[in-house]
Amino acid sequence: MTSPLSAEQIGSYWADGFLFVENAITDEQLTALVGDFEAWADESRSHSEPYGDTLANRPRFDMAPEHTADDPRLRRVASPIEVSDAYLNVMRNNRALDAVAQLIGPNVEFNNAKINAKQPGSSTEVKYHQDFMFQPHSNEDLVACLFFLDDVTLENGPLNVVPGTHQSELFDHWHDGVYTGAVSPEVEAAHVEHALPIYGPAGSACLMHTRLLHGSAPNQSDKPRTLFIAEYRAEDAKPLQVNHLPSIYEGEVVRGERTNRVRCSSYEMEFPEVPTGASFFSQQAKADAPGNSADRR
Ligand SMILES: O=C(O)CCC(=O)C(=O)O
Repeated sequence: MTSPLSAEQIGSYWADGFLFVENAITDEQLTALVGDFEAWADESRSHSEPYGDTLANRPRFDMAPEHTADDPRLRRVASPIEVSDAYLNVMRNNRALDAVAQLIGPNVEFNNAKINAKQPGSSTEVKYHQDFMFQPHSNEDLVACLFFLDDVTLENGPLNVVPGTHQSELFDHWHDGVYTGAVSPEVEAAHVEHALPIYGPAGSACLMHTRLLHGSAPNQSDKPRTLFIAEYRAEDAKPLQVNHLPSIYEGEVVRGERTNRVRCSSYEMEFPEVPTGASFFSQQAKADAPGNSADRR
């Protein structure tokens, strides 16, 4: 294990709630991840509906509405580490994970993983939300690592983060009795002008605090934008709700050791709804339709 972060970077993470890290994975790892994703995208040509199976009995592979055999639009792979040695290897071994161990370690567990892809011209967007509102734990030491499998630019749908919001309140993700998986339009409007796009070369990663307010824009370019997202937690952060992306690897200690301790912080929130659908993106779109719930995870 290495210690890639300087004291200044550690301070910056805790002040802003995120940190951009270049060369988070090796070139070999990147090539392997991209190769497997391209094979899945190709395989998706022969499917018109979400397919595959996961521990949650929900489809593993999900496509955007405009998907066709000629123009495949695979946009989500749930728990790719269960069906790919390349993804499993990166989940367990990468520079960003060493950084996570510096931030919330030494003892770190794997929480969950997914791929979010936006093909060129995709209208897919992610509404502003805080990850913790989907996955309450006994404390808030959870970090999402978003690995760039493509160069991320201002045009191809970058992640947008609102610095410092990990230290503000937990915003409600329920609205009029509907769990939308997003903050209210008023909260979004109050923060969006402070949002920063996170972009950089393939192989980079953004480390993000579980309370940080973030969203992401449509892909308006002719280049894809694919992210492998692995979430880790301090070993003494115990889940209080069913994992929305359950995996046979959940709870694996990936740095340090098991202590069998629980640490509690103090906060209040309304419990999230456990998702039932395959689709993350189309179900968040339901947030716009009164009376519908949005399984955006
Ligand atoms: O795919 C993206 O750009 C955003 C992902 C995200 O917001 C999340 O996984 O919580």
